[in-house]
Amino acid sequence: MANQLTYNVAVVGATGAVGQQMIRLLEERNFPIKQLKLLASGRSAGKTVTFKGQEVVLEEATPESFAGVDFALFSAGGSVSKELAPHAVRHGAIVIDNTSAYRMDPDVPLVVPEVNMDAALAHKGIIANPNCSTIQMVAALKPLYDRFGIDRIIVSTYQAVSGAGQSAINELLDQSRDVLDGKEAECRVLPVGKLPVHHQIAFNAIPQIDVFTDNGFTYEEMKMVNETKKIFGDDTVQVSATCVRIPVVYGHSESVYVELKQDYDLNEVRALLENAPGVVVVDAPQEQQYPLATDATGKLDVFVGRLRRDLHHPRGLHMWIVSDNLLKGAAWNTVQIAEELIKARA
Ligand code: 25A
Ligand code: L14
Repeated sequence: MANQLTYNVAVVGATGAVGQQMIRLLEERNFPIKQLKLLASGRSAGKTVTFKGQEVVLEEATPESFAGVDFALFSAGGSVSKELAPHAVRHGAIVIDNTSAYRMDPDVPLVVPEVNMDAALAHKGIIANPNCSTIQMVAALKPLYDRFGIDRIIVSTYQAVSGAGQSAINELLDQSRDVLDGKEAECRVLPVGKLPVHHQIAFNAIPQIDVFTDNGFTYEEMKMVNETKKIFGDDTVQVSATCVRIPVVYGHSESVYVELKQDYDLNEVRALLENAPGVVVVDAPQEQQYPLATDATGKLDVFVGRLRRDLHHPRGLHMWIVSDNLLKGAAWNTVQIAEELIKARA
């Protein structure tokens, strides 16, 4: 075997819902690691995680944690990234950041490898990983954008609780048990942990993800608007979103309506999607086959189905897009960017 280059990799937020998936992917994909550093808050320091049969001790993330690190994968919330990512860059690491901290920074590429890997190659130390709902949508729309152009997108999401971290997963499971046992459901985390008002998620649908902005849309909804434009490199794409939390643990589902710039043939749309990297078409309504969050869980791909023409608009197209929010929506997109950077160097 040719002697392969290996890298020092740090995971910041290693105990979180996303961080744990990063570690699993680095192991499963046999990422060329020289040394793995697992960083979290002081609370978790000293705990151990098994990686490739070896115990790795969790350390508290500090500005000096990044000496000698080649790739620093961040998923510990925006404030941690704002504080520590510049130190990682100072130590010479390439930061791939899962939070919203740097996504709209003009000096930071916002990358989905299937769409704009070229932007990643021009990084200045930090590469941002988009919001999970945006990633799966643009990955599926990319071949249609290239072939027909897109005038506008109207999307409604049905988002899993794991997007809000491990505490939100625990909240859904605890509330579900309590409601079934005839007890009162305790609401502490959703829709937004740091805000004073909380709503029941078990047996419910909450039309709020992240805080509200001044225009009546939530921040999560505005992430879908702004990030889609940045990733396509096209400010003219009109995007409107409604983001809803539902009692699903893993996998975001999206009802997406697109108005293309040119007339289209539905068979060509299907063929384009079938050939798109990272996209799997599941679309056989006569056999009741369409993408489901339960089927997407644990998979790296973006699943697309329910393809149909709008009844009124000649260039309108409807689709249903599902992916594992912790994988393509977060950990996999991050590890994939690192893999592609290594390939581009080789
Ligand atoms: O700001 P943003 O961008 O909007 O991101 C907000 C949140 O979104 C998640 C992520 O949550 C983040 O906190 N997220 C980010 N990107 C995402 C994406 N693309 C995304 N979700 C989906 N898609 P998370 O739960 O995945 O990750 C939280 C991790 O952050 C670590 N962390 C927190 N503060 C840190 C820090 N790491 C370093 N330095 C800091 N200052 C956190 O580690 C976790 O790994 P931890 O060790 O502090 O906590 C996990 C352990 O601690 C226990 N625990 C948790 N809360 C409490 C607690 N114990 C006692 N009291 C508590 N209040 C847990 O049981 C666990 O063992
Ligand atoms: O912006 O609560 O990366 O589902 C996306 C998922 C923030 C949290 C982001 C959730 C996150 C969000």
